[in-house]
Amino acid sequence: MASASMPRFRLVELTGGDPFAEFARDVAAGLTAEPKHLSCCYFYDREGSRLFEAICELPEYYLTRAETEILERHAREIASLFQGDVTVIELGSGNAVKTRLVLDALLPGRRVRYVPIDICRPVLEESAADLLQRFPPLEIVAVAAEYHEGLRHLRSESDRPRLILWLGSNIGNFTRAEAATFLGRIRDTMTSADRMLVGVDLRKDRAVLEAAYDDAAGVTAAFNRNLLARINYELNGNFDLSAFQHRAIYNEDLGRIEMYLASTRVQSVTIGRIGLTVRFAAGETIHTENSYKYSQAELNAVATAAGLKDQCFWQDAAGRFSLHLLARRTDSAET
Ligand code: AVJ
Repeated sequence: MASASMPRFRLVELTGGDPFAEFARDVAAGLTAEPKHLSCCYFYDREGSRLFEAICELPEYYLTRAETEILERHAREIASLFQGDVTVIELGSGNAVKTRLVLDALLPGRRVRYVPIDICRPVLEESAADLLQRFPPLEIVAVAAEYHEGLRHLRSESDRPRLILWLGSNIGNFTRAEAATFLGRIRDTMTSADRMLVGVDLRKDRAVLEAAYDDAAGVTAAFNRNLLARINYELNGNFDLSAFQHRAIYNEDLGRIEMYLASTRVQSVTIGRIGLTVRFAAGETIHTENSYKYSQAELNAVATAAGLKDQCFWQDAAGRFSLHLLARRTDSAET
């Protein structure tokens, strides 16, 4: 497909350690904790990634459409901020559909290297194949890794100005303090020529938010329950998926959607691979995800704490979502 001397595609796998052991350890810890919880990073096996793509098309899940609208309107302006060749790094790239808008705007007249970082390797391979076909001049270095491992790779991609994409409200899975810490670590890898583009879901009416995370077709419910299906087949569990109800609640004080799976009855579940039996009371919940929403002030506070400055931002016409262009802050407050 590519010339022998300069392969257009490389895949780097940075999944440190045994992924099954890590999953087993996290599930054991989360289901023996009080209250019970599971990490949302385990949503994205192949089926979960497919369900998430379906969520992005739901009428209630406005986030993807709002962000696409912003990118359609402003990708050219964003591209014009860069001179010469660039490297586009994307954290949690998924199917990279929105990324096409950025690449399409950047490519004329320059070389672009795209470095998607995602935990789901099959999704990385599929989206890379699609992009290589759409954009013949593109060079791709795909990194199969979690954010933290992916960060290590970030440091090695430093020969050109970089645009780091963290789209889709992926920042929402972090607490605000964690987001500041994580952005700060990215900032430490940035030069003054680098920029970061962060997609943030804004605080809004409870009804709109709760519908976005509890759609009428039940796709988000299936996405949430898929976590239990994954425990069943990867860790030899016997969860009865129909005995857990999906819940999405907006916690307005904390500005976050909380997702739960609630046991519909008293039950015991056995997870063979970790030799664990878990008891559930009727109505007892497993907390599976937080999705933080931001005000402009909250986003600014997080960026500032990370040593970044909010150079400019754009919103969709309905004011539901915003995209922030962040640069390294180089004032005297810097340590
Ligand atoms: C991929 C984390 C941005 O929080 O909106 C969608 C995941 N969960 N519906 C989000 C999700 C339920 C999504 N992020």
